[in-house]
Amino acid sequence: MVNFSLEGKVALVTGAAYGIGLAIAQALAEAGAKIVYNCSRQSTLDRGAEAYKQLGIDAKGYLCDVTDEADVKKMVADIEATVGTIDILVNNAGIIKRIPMEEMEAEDFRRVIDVDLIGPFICAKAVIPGMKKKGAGKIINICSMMSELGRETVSAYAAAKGGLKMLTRNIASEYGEFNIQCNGIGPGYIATEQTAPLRERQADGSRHPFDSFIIAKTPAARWGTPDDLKGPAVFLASEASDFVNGHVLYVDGGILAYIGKQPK
Ligand code: NAP
Ligand code: GCO
Repeated sequence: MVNFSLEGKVALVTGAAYGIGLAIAQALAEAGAKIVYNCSRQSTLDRGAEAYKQLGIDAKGYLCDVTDEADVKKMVADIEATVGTIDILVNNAGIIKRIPMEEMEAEDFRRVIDVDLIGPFICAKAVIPGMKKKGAGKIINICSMMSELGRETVSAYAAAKGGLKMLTRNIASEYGEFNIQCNGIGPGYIATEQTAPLRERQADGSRHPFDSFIIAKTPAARWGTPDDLKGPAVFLASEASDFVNGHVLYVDGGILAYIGKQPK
C-alpha cells in the first residue's frame, strides 16, 4: 500500500501561524507528523498558538526570523534537542511588496529576496545535516505562479520565487544521493491575507478588477484556498513521493495551462 503516513516524523513549517502555512501544518499533523513552526513577530506567534489549540494540534512555536542565520541555527538545534531530528522542512514563510520596479527602493527589493529566497536557503542548510545523519529528508519550498510568470509591481517577488524554483532543483541535485528529496509547491492565487488587497470589494460592491481577472485566468473559475494545498503537501512530505525530486507541483486550478477566458 502507498505510504502517505507521517507518523513519527517531525515537520518544521516556517511562517505557519496562519494562511497557507497553517493549512499545510494542519494537514501534516493529520497525517501523523509532530509540528514545529516559526514566525518573526510575537503577535503572530501568539495568534498561531491559539490557532493550533483550536485545531487540537500540539504544535511548538518559535520566534525566529528566517533571514537571521544565527536565530535559525539556534531554533533548529533546540528542535533537534527537544523534539527530534527534523524530517520535513516546509519553507513557507514569505512576503511580497507590490511596487512598480522603477519606484522600488533597493532595500525593499533586497528584503523580499532575503525572506523569500535567502530564508529558504538558510533553513534548508540548517536542517540538511540532521537529514543526512538520519538517511532521509523532505524539503518543500513554497514557490508561486511568479516562479514561471511575471506581472506588474512584483519584480522582487518574481525574482525571489524564480530563484526558489532553481534552488529547489539544486538542493534536489546536490542531496538526492542522501535520500533527501527537495520539491516545490507552486500555489496559484490563494485567498489569504497576502492576497486580500487583490480581492477587496469596490466601493460599489463590485469585485476588485484583479479578482475578476484571476477568475477569468483560472479554468477552475475560482481563487484557491489554503485547504487546496493540503493533499499536495502530504504527498510531497511522505514516502509516496520518494522518487519525486526537483519538481515544482503547481496547485493553480489550471492557470499555467490556460490562455484565459475571452472577455464577453
Ligand atoms: P501570509 O498570509 O502573508 O503569511 C506569511 C507568513 O510568513 C506569516 O505567518 C508571517 O508571520 C511569516 N513570515 C513573514 N516573514 C517572515 C520571516 N522573515 N521569518 C519568519 N516568518 C515570516 O502568506 P500566505 O498567503 O499564507 O503565503 C505563504 C507562502 O505562500 C508565501 O511564501 C507566499 O509567497 C506563498 N504563496 C502565496 C500565494 C497566495 O496566493 N496567497 C500563492 C503562491 C505562493 P510574521 O509576519 O509574524 O513573520
Ligand atoms: C500577486 C500575488 C501573487 C500570489 C502568488 C501567485 O500580487 O501577484 O500576491 O504573487 O501571491 O504568488 O502564485
